Formats: sequence, C-alpha cells, structure tokens
Amino acid sequence: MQIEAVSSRPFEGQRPGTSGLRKKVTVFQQPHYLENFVQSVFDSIGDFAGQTLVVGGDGRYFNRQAIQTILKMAAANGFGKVLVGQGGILSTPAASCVIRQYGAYGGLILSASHNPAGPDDDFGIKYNIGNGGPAPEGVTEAVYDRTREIASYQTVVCDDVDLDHIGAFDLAGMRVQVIDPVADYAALMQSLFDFDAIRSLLASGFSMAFDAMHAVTGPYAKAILEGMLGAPAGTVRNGEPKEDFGGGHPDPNLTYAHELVALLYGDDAPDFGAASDGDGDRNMILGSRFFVTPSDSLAVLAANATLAPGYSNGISGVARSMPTSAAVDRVAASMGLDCYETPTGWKFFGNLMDAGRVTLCGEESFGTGSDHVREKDGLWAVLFWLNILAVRKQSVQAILADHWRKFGRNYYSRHDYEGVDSAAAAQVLQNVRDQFLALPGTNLAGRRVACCDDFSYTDPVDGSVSENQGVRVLFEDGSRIIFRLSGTGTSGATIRLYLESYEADQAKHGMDAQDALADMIAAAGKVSQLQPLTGRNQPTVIT
Ligand code: VG1
Ligand code: CO
Repeated sequence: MQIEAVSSRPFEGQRPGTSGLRKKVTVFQQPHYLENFVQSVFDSIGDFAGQTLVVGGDGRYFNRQAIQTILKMAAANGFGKVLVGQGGILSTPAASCVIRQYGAYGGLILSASHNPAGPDDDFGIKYNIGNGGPAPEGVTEAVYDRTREIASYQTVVCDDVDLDHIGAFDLAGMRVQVIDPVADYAALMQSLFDFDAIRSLLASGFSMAFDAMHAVTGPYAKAILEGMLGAPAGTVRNGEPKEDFGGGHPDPNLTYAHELVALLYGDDAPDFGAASDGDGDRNMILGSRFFVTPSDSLAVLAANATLAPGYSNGISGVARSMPTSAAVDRVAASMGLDCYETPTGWKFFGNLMDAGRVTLCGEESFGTGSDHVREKDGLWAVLFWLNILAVRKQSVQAILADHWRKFGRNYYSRHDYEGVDSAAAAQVLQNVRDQFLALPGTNLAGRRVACCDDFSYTDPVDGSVSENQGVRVLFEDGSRIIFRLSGTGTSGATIRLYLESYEADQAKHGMDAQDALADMIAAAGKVSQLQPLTGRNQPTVIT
C-alpha cells in the first residue's frame, strides 16, 4: 500500500458552523471536498502520530463512504489506531463517551444532526477534541484558515474495509478496531442512574413511548430501555436507523415529532414520552398531554439532581446558552450554585466542565447534558427523567406544577423562520441594533427596556472572546427578546426569535405560552420589521 499526496486545488475556504461543517451531500461528493476538509482538520490539531482517533456517525446517507475515506486518510497521516462503531454507527454522545473512555486524541463525528438525510439532503462532519467535546473556536478557526490554503491531502490506496463485524485489523500500518457502538455508553448510563428503580417503575404499570425517528438512537434505546430496563417490546418506536431517516426530519420538537405528540395528546396517552434527534444528542420530554420546554427540563434536572446516584453528592454549578430561559438560574440561586451564560453551541460548555465549575448544562434547543461526556445527550436526559419519576412517583405535569410553585414560571418560546433570504435576515437583526440607543428606558410590551446589546462572551477559563452571538432586548423585569441567525442550516438563512417572560404568580401559571407572550411577540415584530422584510406571516416552527 502506498501513501499518496493528492493535489486538491481548487477548494474554497470552508468555515465550520455552530456544530461542524454541514452541507448538501452533493457538495460533500464533489471531488476532493471531504478529503480537503479532513486534511485541514488533521493539519490543525497538533501532533497525533501513533495516537487513537474515534470515527462514527448517525448512519445517514454517505456515512459509510465518508468513513472509508477517513480511515485511509487517518492511516496515511500517521494515526496509530482508529476506533470505529460497527456499521459506522456512533451517536454523538456515544462518540464523546468512547473518546474519553479510551483516551483517544480526538474523534470525527459524521452527522448533520436533525437535518434531513438522503442523496439530495444534508451531511456533516465535526471534529471533537480529547476531552470528548466539540473543538473550541480556536481550533475551528485554525481549520477554516487551513481550508483556504490547502493544496493536497494524504491517503493510502487500498480496498474498502469491513465495518460490519466487530474485530481488529491492520490498515497500512494503522490498527482499525470495529467496536460495539452501544456497550460503553450503556455501561456509563448504568453507572449514573438507578436502573433498579427505573425497572420497578416500568414494571409497575407506568407506560412510556420513545421515538427514535429512524435515526441513530434506535439501537441505544432498544438496548437500554427494552433490554436492560425491561420496558415492553415496542416501547422504542421507529427504532431502525435508516440512511434517509425514513424520509422524516428527526428533530424532536412539537412540529417534527408529530407522531409521538399525537400519541401523548391522544386517548390512552402513555405516562411519559420522549424523542431524540438524528445523532442522539437532543431530547424532547412529554408527559401525558403535557410538554416540558427544554429550558424547564434543565431547571427540573438541576433541582432534582441528587435523586440520581451519579449526582447524589450534589452538582458543582450549571450553565445554559444565552437564549435558554433563566429558569435554571433561579434553581442555581436557591441552591447557592454558580450559573454561567454562554453563546449557543455545546463547544462553549467544555472549558467550564473541564475546570469542574459546572456539572449540568443545557440549551433551549432540546439539548441537555452533564460532565459525564462533553456533548449534549438525549438518552441521558430521558433516563434522568425516568430516575426522577421513579423516585418522586408523581406525573410529569405534577412535577412541573410543583417546580413553578417553588421557583415561578419562565414563560418561553422560540419562533424559527427557516429558509429566509439571507440579506433580509441580516436586515432584521440590523433593524433591532439600530434601536439600541433609543429603546432603553422606553416601554415595550408593557415593560421597561433595561438595555440592548449584541451578546459577547468571555470564556472565564481561557479568556477567549466570542462576539456577535445574538441581538438582545433586555427588560427590567427579566423578560427578554432575542434574535439570532442559525449556524447549522445548509440553504438560505434561519432567523431564530427567542421570547421569555417571568411570572411569579402561581394563579397565572396555567396559561398557554403563546398567549402569555403575545405582547412580546408583537413587540419583536414591530422592532425588527421581520414580517414585511421576509414576507413571512408565520414562523416555520414554534416551540
Ligand atoms: C442549533 C441550536 C443550538 C445547537 C445546535 C447544534 O444551532 O440552536 O442550540 O447547539 O443547533 O445542535 P443554530 O446555530 O442552528 O441555532 V445539533 O443537535 O444540530 O448538534
Ligand atoms: Co443533534
């Protein structure tokens, strides 16, 4: 076998977004495109000679081809060993777990998360560092710089390798080990949660449904929920990972997980429902005819953390992304814990967890996790909820009502406008910025505006600064209107509008969130001119 240096010009610079590089499959299939990006990563991450790389993905179309390419390039570039999930499968949290468990140098995760999959849809690739978490901005910027100048890449010429059988073999002097994608992750979950208590709960007549949406969590959920915890067969729905996710959109929210939502809001609704996304890092939690907002879910997990064995000694602190509601801030304050506010994207939590400053983290976008890995973790959140339900023996709705009674309710909603013209989207944010000086001190939506800014974050651990992370209008009563542009889409722009308003009065905790936030929604539209600029009267998705 020979190592080849393949000339690869031309290749325009490719900047990774919120969560790695995401493009149409057809873009990744262009000659040398994937190779150039992978080589740019390898050229930017330091000295890995002889070290271990973890590789796996969510099973979507092009996953297997990409892995073959990566294995040959890893061999040519001098990695000593690659751990790859059987069939090319590794959920994002499982990849993080494996990187940490085996002391790997890093990992390449192949996923475009919940974005639709198939020959005409999306693919993605993300580099995670040795702590198991997404590469920080310093690394992603170095990769971007490298993509602008790269002229060749290294690979070996050999046949494709067998990914379907567990075992080890040699590839051009590098060891390839095909591993069970579920085993290490399942063992980690068992170490954190009271599996006996959850098993008893599931045997007691408590009913649940988990929707894997034909994406990567099927094998994990079946092994853990139906296998280890004894949930009846069929508890895991749509559990076969498919290359096109069954034509669906595995984004666990009220719009795209409509099958599960219909079940939980129907007659004979189960007690508990949950779904995960394409790569297994997101979660949606439902009770019987009841939706738990992700921001509230994080707050409930923080308030009840000590009920799970893995957190029985208490948590060190919490963090949330800036657009996530401040519900968890109130829990942290009452427990005397530090609470950090970071930009959107899991990469910003890594330093805080490594430094031991926070245990639990979350985002409003259905992401919750802890320092057990360095990614958000969908099934982990589901198991955490089951553990809490098993101990408290109350319904999901009763737990939330109790939580709001203690801490007040942070009414919260996110409105997404997908596939908007990019220039119009930029103008929407600019319109709000243009009023930064005029708004403070005035009344909007019946509240006094305290200040307006572009959110900027200084990492308290390494001092790095990330600017322009969202445009904010902050009110004196803690209410907020936030506009942000998505960094994970592959066509046009997506505007995210986040709305939050706090209600202390228990008598007013039973409202529909859209009704409770109606005046804020109207004010956001007026200040930004979103509707006339985009030509949209309705959001694409409301959460
Ligand atoms: C979205 C979410 C963000 C999340 C990111 C990756 O980013 O808002 O909270 O971290 O997706 O999640 P954006 O830039 O589109 O708003 V995943 O499950 O796609 O890795
Ligand atoms: Co995801």
